[in-house]
Amino acid sequence: MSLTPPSVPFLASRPATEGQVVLVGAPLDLTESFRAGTRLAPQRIRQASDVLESYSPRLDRDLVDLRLADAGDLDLDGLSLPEALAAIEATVAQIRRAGLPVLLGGEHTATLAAFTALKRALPGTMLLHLDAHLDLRAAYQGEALGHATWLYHVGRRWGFDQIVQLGVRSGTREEYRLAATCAWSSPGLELPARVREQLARGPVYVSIDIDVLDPACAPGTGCPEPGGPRYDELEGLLHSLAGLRVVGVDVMEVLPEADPAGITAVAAARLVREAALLFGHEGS
Ligand SMILES: [Mn+2]
Repeated sequence: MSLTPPSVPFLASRPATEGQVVLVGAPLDLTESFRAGTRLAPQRIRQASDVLESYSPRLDRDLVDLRLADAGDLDLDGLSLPEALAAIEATVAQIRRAGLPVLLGGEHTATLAAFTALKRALPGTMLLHLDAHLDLRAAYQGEALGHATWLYHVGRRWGFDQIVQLGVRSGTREEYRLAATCAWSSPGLELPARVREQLARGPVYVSIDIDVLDPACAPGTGCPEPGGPRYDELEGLLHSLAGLRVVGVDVMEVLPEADPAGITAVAAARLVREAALLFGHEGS
């Protein structure tokens, strides 16, 4: 693993690569179409976490009672996209043995690598994808692999029936045809009982594109899409997943330069806090 230790570690964490929860920044920023800059997000999310308390009143749990590690950011500078994805996959494969990996993006393409690491180790793992966009294009702007196509590759590699999508409200007609073959795909955040039972049967990887939120709550992202849940609704969804075996989490696509008030980074940091407190565990 080639990692740069965090200059400012996440709230109540210690710089380390082992813990019940291990944060790692994936400052991947190679294929953004509308505007780039997500590579700066991991450090901005760490800085923003300082605004928050380590205690979650909703959970009555505190990060200081958790072994929370911040591994810093992966060194992806100068790497091609395949090289960067390989580095992310290898790092997540290693980190998951210690505890819950929590990836801080960076562009969403990194999730393909992180999910692949979990899927290889725990083949039953399903993907719960929270995003305004379907990300199911076969190609985008001439490129097969990128932030708008990564989920297509997940589906082709592992099966579209391994994917549950919530909050989605944008895609092409062709993407919506593919979405109909997913285990579930909905603009809302409700999980039907049948889908929840399916998620409860095996490990789950939870991927959050911050643009799933209403842009009023999270303007700082590359492709804001009108509509979508408020922050407390999204956090409620996260809390409703308590009891599932969540083996990986990521929070992607924060774009600091489009986040002048910093509220998008704070929302991301709070999602990280809640996810850590909900799903932190010893390695598997
Ligand atoms: Mn998106």
